[in-house]
Amino acid sequence: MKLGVLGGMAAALPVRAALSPPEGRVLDLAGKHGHRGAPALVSATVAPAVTPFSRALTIPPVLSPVRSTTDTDVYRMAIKPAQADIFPGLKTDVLTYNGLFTGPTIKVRSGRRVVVEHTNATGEPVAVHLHGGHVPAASDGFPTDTFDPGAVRTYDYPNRQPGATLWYHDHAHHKEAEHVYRGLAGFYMIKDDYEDRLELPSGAHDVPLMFRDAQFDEQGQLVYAMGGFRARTTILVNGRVQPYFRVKRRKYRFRLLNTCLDRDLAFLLGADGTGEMVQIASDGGLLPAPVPATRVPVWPGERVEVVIDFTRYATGTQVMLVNDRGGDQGTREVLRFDVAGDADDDESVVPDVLRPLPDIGTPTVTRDLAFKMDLATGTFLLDGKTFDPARIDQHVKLGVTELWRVRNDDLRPAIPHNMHLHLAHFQIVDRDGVPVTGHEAGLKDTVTVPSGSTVTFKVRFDDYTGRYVYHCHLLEHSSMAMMAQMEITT
Ligand SMILES: [Cu+2]
Repeated sequence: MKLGVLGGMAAALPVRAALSPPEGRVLDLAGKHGHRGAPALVSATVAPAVTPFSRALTIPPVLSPVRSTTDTDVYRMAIKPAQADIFPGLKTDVLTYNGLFTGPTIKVRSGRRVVVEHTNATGEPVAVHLHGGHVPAASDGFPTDTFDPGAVRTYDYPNRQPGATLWYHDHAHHKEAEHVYRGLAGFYMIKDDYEDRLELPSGAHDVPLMFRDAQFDEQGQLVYAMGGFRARTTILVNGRVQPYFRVKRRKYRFRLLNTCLDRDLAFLLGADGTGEMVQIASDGGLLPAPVPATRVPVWPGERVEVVIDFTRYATGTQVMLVNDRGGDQGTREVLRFDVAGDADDDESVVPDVLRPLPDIGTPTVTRDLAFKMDLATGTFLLDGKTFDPARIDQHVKLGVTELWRVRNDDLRPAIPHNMHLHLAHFQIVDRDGVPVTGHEAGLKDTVTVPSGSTVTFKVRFDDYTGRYVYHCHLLEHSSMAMMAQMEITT
């Protein structure tokens, strides 16, 4: 997909702000408030006012299976337009799974099979990808493996992987960014016995937090313009603007997920930014050992889990969760914890050892990959090409350990990219020769690759053959085909 608009404007505008929606694409998903005639440039809008920290955080409900057998739970989802309660007194048109803005959470035990029957009640083809899922190719939500309005599609998830925070979201080629932006994302949590025995905070003290940015107009309607990330100055946490969350003086586990299309986040605790968070898990589940931190970056698509111990704070204390990457437009103070009293029931712990990394062996194959935008044509390229579903970019042997060196050649302008692999989790070896720390030392499926740098990781593709994509997880880049395909064979 080419973006011809760049020619005359690139000199005057930051490149990504200058990108228009793809030519000929009409955004018509949100009913009467849909944006026909796709705006070429982003105009600023003023979102309805919200009194900061006046509304409680909502937790996405856990979906119940429609039926279960000894080894399988079957779920049903309708992908459909709905209205969300984001601004008091207003209804915001969104796209949803089951009518919920922040889709319902699917919770499953490792090893127990899940089948999800999705009905497409939107006006466009959709595909559902389980991000972080180790799944057969037919259930991976390949970008061109879409199902049409009115159709039903069944996805089959074996869940033969350790406990981890996954998420499901739309992956329809060229439309994934807009579909996710309008609401098609939800949590999918895998739990396992090993993790249970660690006695980390659980139940109501294990809290998923989905962070995303958005642009709203005066009526509280979502405004979507591809490339318009600078105007997305409202941050939502589980679908609410600047909510508060009442906590007891005890430990809580928070599953942080960034579903912004472009915006990276970095969390600090407390107005002075010195509060300690203990990182316990990454994209692929538990870290080898807990890693205390005062600043926790989370890039689009990534998950980082932290434990916060509120016994350090007196009852009545208000503890701000601050986005250190935010500016002065409400993107900085994103969530407030209100410490509301003692807990006499906290027997949770953070053990010194969590889960050792699996030994995936020594790489015998090396691949070099590069992200680079073509400024002349406005195309987003992976290894010099845009995505072509008819072309195989990498031929991979099942069960062979590989070394991937992923480079970002976008130096001027400096554009970050973010590598996401389907099917497998990888272990980062280094970033420009320097070993990584914190949650990046765990199992990853998404990793940021800053301008001019190279991230090297080792990975082994196991169990399933077939075609899977890998792509930039700044979803507007993948929507513009910064994506490629591997075929795994025996
Ligand atoms: Cu990118």
